Amino acid sequence: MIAEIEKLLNDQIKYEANAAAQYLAMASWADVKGYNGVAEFFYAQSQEERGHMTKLVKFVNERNGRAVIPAVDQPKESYVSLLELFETFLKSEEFVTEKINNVIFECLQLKDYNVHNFMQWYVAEQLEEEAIARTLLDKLRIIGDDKSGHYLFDRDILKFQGED
Ligand code: OFO
Repeated sequence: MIAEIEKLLNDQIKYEANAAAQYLAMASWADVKGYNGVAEFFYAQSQEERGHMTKLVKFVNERNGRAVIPAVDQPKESYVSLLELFETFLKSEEFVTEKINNVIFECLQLKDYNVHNFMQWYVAEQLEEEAIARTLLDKLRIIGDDKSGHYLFDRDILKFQGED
């Protein structure tokens, strides 16, 4: 595996690990606040991100690279509102998308079509996750401060769960 690409994939492993930790912290915040649907949503998102990380770890190791298991950054622990929670979710997904696009760009520069091909799965996944995050944020903006709106949002959110 090309050294520069191995480094980028190891960086990506860290971003996925950070997202997993961030979403677990978000799930825990929602759980404590009594938003059980939102908590389940983020527990599942956290599991998904862990899956994305593991998929990269296995890929790097299978291609004669060496995956480095990173220390994760301390996630943000508290939020003033559901709106802030979901703004953080969208920002996190946009950040990961930008990093994946960068890996793809470097694969093309270095003519690593194998990794380029592998990363297409992540491109599709990011598209889906960003779309879900934007849809949920739009709904929260419509709801505003309406408490019964928050109740219904929490009750219905699992309908928007992604698949991987
Ligand atoms: Fe790893 O899929 Fe989003 O971030």
